[in-house]
Amino acid sequence: MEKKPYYITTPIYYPSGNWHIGHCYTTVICDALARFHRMLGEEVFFLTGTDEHGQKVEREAKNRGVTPMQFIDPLIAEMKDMWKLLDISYSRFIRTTDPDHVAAVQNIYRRLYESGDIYKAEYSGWYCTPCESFWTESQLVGGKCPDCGRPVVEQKEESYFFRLSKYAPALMKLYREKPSFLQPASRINEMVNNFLKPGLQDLCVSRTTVKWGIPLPFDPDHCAYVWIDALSNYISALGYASADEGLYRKFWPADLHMVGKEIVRFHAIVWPAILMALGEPLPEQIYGHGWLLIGGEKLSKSKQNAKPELTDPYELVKRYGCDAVRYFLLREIPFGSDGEYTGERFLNRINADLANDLGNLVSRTTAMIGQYFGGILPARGEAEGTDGELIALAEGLFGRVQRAMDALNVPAALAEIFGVVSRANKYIDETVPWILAKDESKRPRLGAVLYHLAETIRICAVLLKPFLPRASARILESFSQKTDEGFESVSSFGGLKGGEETKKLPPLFPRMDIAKELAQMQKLAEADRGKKSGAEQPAAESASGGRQDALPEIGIEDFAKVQIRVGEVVACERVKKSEKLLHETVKVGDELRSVVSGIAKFYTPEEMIGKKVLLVVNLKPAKLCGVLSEGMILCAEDGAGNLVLLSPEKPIESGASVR
Ligand code: ME8
Repeated sequence: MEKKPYYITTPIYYPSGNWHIGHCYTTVICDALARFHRMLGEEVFFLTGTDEHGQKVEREAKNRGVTPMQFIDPLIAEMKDMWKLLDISYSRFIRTTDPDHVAAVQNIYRRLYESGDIYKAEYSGWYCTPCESFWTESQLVGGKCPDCGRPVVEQKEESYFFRLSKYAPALMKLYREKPSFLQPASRINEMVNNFLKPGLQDLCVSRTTVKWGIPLPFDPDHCAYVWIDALSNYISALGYASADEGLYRKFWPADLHMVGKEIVRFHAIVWPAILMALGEPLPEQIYGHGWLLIGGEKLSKSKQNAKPELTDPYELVKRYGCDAVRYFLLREIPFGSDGEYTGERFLNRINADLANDLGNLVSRTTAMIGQYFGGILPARGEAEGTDGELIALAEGLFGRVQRAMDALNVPAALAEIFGVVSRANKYIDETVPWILAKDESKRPRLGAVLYHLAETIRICAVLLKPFLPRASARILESFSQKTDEGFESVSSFGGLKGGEETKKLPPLFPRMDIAKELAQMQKLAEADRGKKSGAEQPAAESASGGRQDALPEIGIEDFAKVQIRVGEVVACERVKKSEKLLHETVKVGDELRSVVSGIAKFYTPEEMIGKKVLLVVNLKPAKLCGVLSEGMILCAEDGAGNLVLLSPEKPIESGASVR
């Protein structure tokens, strides 16, 4: 019987460039699932890509004086390199700037407009720029974005709306009748209690303030809202609404959209409603996974504290190998929950499971076959003693792994495999082959023991392929086995026939001295942080112990790197728990910036509102006392540390550049 094709997607990533190991989590899980289904003999389409439109990219590019494409192209190249390093076997890498995607999004808007599900009206709401999300007044938490806690700005404009409210009853019914649609189950409660029960409002799906987006076909002054643009990638990638819908007919509906828990809302409410409006089938399942945490907070490079952890995936893969990074991600985080990342956990996990358990088993077994049988695998021989237990465990392994994978429980699947690896190591201790080797009459028994070990290793290696593709191939090659086969050979014990040439494998994963390695990780993490935040280092400190007059001379080209513009303070408040800091919202041209400055001792929030200030706009954003700062207000400081604001000497519009 022909197998049903399997379609799995990751979210499409923002091209931030600040990649960390948390970003790799979703994609590595999807890759393991995609590989697993391919080995089951299914035709798999595995989609990933980048989410490139919107205000953030537009603004970053502008700050750097380049076009959005010039800004993002190198970041996309970096991301593709990262996926290559991690052996990610995607079928397509979609970019939302790809012409076929743009055309599909325009067709989707056109269809929804023509069917009346998109209409025009005046919009007023609260926008969180970093999250690219609109919120209603009642959804704000303490006046801030409920997702990231950052300030939001009020926006009013004529916009197009999607009739999301119309689909609330259908969504309720979906959750009631098909709970498997959204997993883990706790996420259903979140959606129902936080969004559906309070009542869905129609969604604003166009922008006039953002130019870096897909123009609406029926009103090109408006651009598509980035989330509709982004979600559409799951069908545009298959040719939906194009002249050739072959892939769409074959693979849609998706079997699985794997997403981080913070974006479940878009996938489990907005996306099915759009599909319902288009009259298209819904995906089978959305899975909202947890986060990698550092110190209890979502891992993100900018949030690292005084003792940074090494989170750069390039460095981690370069130093420990692709399989080690994949293994940590797939095994350590309880599926569906959050999990803490530290260098120490990473090293302990790799040492314990990969170097000690798996590595040892393979190197001991291949060494003994070399030493006692000249590198030729002995025939199976009679089973006795605990052989039966090992054989039964190995034979039933595929079934147990498959059950875990069907439940998307990747850590449980790996735990099953490593359970058998541990049992095989124990079997070596029980059968003591080096003692058997001393007695010629025990040679048949020695052969049988080594065969049982080799066959158990083979079954584990085949099953490890979706998770650790490289280690799996090396193990199989050392037993002269093909590396490109599916799971046909793992349900019964006896795939190895005896007589196979067996090469001794050097350690697959060298054992590490954790203390030494941690020190090394720390150095790399500090170097990485220095590299990433060079712009934030106070120049005075590094140059001359803080004496401003001793700074080295700079050329005009150095000065030209600093972009200063006139801004107007439109809102201001004290930063909680800080005596020094004020949090201003500064309007620079059309744009609103969140800025934190150390002037609370010299100005009250009321005094600040309405002031024209000079703002360094291309300073790397940073968080001060947990509040995002996207620029620096210029002040003059006297010898006693008193500060006064610098302002334009005559009235001039906000946004004007300072030269
Ligand atoms: O959300 N732990 O993109 P993104 C685990 N463009 N996963 C993490 C993580 C962490 N610390 N940090 C990030 C977007 N991720 C949108 C998606 S889809 C139509 C549009 C995961 O670059 C995050 O949960 O912010 C998400 O699944 C993925 O990285 C991309 O996040």
